[in-house]
Amino acid sequence: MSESKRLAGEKAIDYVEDGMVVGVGTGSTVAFFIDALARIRHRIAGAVSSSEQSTQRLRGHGIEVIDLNNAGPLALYVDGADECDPRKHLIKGGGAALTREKIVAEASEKFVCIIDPAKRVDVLGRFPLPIEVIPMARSLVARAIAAQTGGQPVWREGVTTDNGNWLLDVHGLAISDPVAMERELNQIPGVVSVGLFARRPADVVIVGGEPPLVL
Ligand code: ABF
Repeated sequence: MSESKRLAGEKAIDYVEDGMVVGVGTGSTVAFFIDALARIRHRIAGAVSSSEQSTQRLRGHGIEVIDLNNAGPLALYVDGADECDPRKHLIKGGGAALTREKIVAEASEKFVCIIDPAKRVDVLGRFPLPIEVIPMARSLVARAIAAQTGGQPVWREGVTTDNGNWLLDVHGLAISDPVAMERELNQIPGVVSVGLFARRPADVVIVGGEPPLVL
C-alpha cells in the first residue's frame, strides 16, 4: 500500500513545471510527493499548502510556503483522496483538511489526484463522508444530514480542524449523484464544507502501481 502511494506521489512530479508555485494537499500519499518535490526544489518558486501538517513537511525540506492570498491562481494542485469514482469525483477529508484542500483545489487550474488502487470505487460512500461544521451547529447539521440523506452522521470527537471547527463523518451512503449531494449539503447552515469534490473534480488521477496508471 505505501509502495503504491510512493509510486503515485513520485509520478505527480511529471506535472511540475519550472518556476511554478505548486498547490500541495495533505496525507500520506502527498508526503511522498513532497519528498519528491524536495529533490527539485530549486526549480520551483514555492508551494501553497493545504494544512499545517504539509506546511511543516515542506518547510522541513527547505521549500518556501506561500500564502494563497499572495500567490494568485495556481497552475497545479496535487492531493490525495479517500475515494475516487470513475468520473474523478472524490471523497476527501479523512485527514481533516478538507476545507483548505477545497480552497486550494478551486484556486488551481489543474488538480492531479494521487491515490493507491484501494481508493477506486464505482459509487462513492463506502468511506464515511466528512463534513466540516461550525461547532455550535454540530447537532443541527447532523439531524439535517440524517433527514436529507438517510446516512448516519458520527461526530469525530476530539478532532478540531486547522480552522477551529469540528467534523461529522456520514456513514451508510451510496452517492449516486455526487454533484447534487454536494450542492444540497452545502446549503445547510453551519456546514463549512462537504468532503465531496464533485462540482470541481480531479482533472487527472494517478493510481500508484508499477507502472502508475494515469486516468
Ligand atoms: C487528504 O489525505 C485527504 O483529503 C484524504 O483524506 C487523505 C488521503 O490520505 P492518504 O493519502 O493518507 O491515504 O488528501
